[in-house]
Amino acid sequence: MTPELSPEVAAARRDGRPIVALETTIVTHGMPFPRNVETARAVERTIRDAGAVPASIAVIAGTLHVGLSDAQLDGLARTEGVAKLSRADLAVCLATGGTGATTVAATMIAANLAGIDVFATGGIGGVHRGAEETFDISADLAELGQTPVSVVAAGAKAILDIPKTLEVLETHGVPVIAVGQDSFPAFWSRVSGLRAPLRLDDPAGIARAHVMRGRIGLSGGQLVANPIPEADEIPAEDLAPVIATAQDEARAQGILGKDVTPFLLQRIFELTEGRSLEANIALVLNNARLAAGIAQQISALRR
Ligand code: PSU
Ligand code: MN
Repeated sequence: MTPELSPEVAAARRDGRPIVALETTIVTHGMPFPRNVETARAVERTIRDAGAVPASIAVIAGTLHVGLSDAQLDGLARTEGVAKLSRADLAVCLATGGTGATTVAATMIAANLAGIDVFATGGIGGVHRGAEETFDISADLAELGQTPVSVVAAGAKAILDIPKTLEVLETHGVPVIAVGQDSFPAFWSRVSGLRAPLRLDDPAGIARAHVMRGRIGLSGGQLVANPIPEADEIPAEDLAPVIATAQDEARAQGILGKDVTPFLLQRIFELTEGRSLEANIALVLNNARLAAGIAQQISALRR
């Protein structure tokens, strides 16, 4: 199945120009309106300014779109109750003519169908705290193990169990590459206290590693863990009590399944009075810039 490419994305594909895929669950479930659509536009602008073409991905009325018009993006951002589509949900949504935003896992699947190598986001899903009881492990991790897209993220949020997340990524054979430092970054904070398994310091090296995986026949992508800029980070100790409160509430209210991550993100936003959102926006823009650089290097290698 070929997705519906926007005219801009189709032209870039034809000319072999660099493209960066973008998810939409961050828009519909990760940030409040109108900051969600403002951020999505700013991310697209950042990618264009860095010399690549943005490709926001979503399912609209049963069609898998790669590259959204401004009106489509705005529609998703304004609508309450848009479905959140991971690997498990994608085909049902398409087959029933539904509309939904794509998570990291579903965005990787769509990007791969469209021949796009690089994808920028904020944070990936991972192993939730208490997973030994709940078994709540995001499908994003297994996707990184099987779909050949490099995902630029600011590491994993402290709402997750970061040591377990790194273990599961290792099990799935996912290269976890910290950019420019040894520590695995923790989303709002530059360091997690855990060493990343791998380190690369520039887009060219990350691009060569991506292309090499394909050459040696490895399925799966890379997790490129890009630390939040220093000026925008929130110290881990400021967030720890907020995260604990949000998690206690989720447990007390019996929040389960795909509702867990959006619930925690929303409560942390409220409890930090928006400070978490400002950091989130800054790191997404930072990831978009790096992803554009990696996409450029990959398209140069493929010429
Ligand atoms: N983490 C964030 N912001 C997000 C998400 C995760 O900091 O918006 C979204 C992404 O779309 C990710 C999804 O793929 O949540 C993971 O959801 P789950 O844990 O239900 O797999
Ligand atoms: Mn989950």
